[in-house]
Amino acid sequence: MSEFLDGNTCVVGLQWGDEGKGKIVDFLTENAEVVARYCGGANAGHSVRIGNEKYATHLLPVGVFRPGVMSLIGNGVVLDPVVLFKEIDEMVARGVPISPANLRVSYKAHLVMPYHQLEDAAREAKAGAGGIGTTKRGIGPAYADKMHRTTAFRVADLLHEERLKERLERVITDRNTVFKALYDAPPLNWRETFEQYRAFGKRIEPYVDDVGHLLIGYAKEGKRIVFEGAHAVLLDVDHGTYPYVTSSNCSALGLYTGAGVPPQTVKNFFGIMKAYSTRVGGGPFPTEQENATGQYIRERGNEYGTTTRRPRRCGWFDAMAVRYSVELCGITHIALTLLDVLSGLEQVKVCTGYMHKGIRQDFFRADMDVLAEVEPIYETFPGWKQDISQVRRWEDLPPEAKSYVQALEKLVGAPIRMVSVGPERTATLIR
Ligand code: 2SA
Ligand code: MG
Repeated sequence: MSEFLDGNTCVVGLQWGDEGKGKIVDFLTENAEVVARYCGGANAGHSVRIGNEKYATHLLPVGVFRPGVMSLIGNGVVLDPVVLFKEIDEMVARGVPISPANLRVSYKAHLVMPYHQLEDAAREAKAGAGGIGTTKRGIGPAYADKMHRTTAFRVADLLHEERLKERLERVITDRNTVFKALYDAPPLNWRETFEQYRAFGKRIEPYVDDVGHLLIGYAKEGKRIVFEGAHAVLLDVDHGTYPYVTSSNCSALGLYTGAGVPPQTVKNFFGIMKAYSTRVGGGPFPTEQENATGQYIRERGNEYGTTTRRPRRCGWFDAMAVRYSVELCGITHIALTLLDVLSGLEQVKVCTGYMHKGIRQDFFRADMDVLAEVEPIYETFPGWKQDISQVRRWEDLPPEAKSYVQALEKLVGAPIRMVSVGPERTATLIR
């Protein structure tokens, strides 16, 4: 097990999210001292099962479930203080200790403000069926403001009351004018937001730190660090299926800027992929199964959004897409998750290529216009009937399931070192 962590490790989703990163990060942190989030915000949903207890985190790194592990929220995250403190309070009430002794937040992280959620929802409502299908957590508008600079707020701004007040008055007054014109939205009261965020400032102060500096120090001391990716490669704002993506660099490439460390800090790139595909929200999805197979996977896999409870779109494994992710991120290890969900199917299919305008494509081009028109080419594998959720050793899997895993490994081009057959910590088979 610790062989995986003979250096610092980045955990990243290789599909469209919800591959089970939470579980694998939790597994790897058994032998780690630090866990750092580097992208996304409260749109993420990471689930962990510990004994009979189920937890879902949106902003908190999964490291909080391991005593003695330091959890860090990096500058690349957009932080919604309402969600952060709600999550801290809920975890503490359930006996998970969280304090500045095990959680630090970057002073450089940007804040999600109340008007960001309003704008997210208003834009989606206006776009109707042509929208992105966002989580409406204000993620896009918060990252947009980060790039605008003069209208953005960072964690550090919470610690300067006078400046916070003066800037909130200006920014919210301007927003009210724009929102009225664009969406006929009622005005926000800047004083209320100021009071609310001033209180957040008082509460967050002991957690605020220089996360990049901390990480570089931990790396020098030889402490083992897990970088916890949120979302996945195909939702990366640059490398995913733009514009149907989230607004951060949520592939592994985002970790250097989002955590504030040099590339040499990370040795292992652990890609997580599920045994089939899902996507939530709009956008092209070549292997989608809008039929009984898709329904079978959704129900067996409980494929509903952790944050929004939206039903996820389900389909066959897309080896074209995952090979692209593997190459882009230099994946060194793979964890294959949710293999148990496919039990009981007569046949299992994998997309091994696309046809586009009569020409076979052997490379995934993350281009909306191309992906919307491709026809997947499938290879069919025999299914397995047995329930495999109680299997605890690779050797004990049915031969059909093993062949399927071996075929996927070949197709995506990186070694599958773990196979997960259930949510429990113990349902993780090592190869
Ligand atoms: P946003 O809200 O601006 O980031 O939405 C943009 C696109 O990114 C997708 N997205 C997600 N896809 C999968 N899982 C996500 N997290 C939650 C979960 C989602 C949920 O774990 O289930 O509960 O619905 C997530 N967050 C964002 C989103 O669907 C848009 O396609
Ligand atoms: Mg999720």
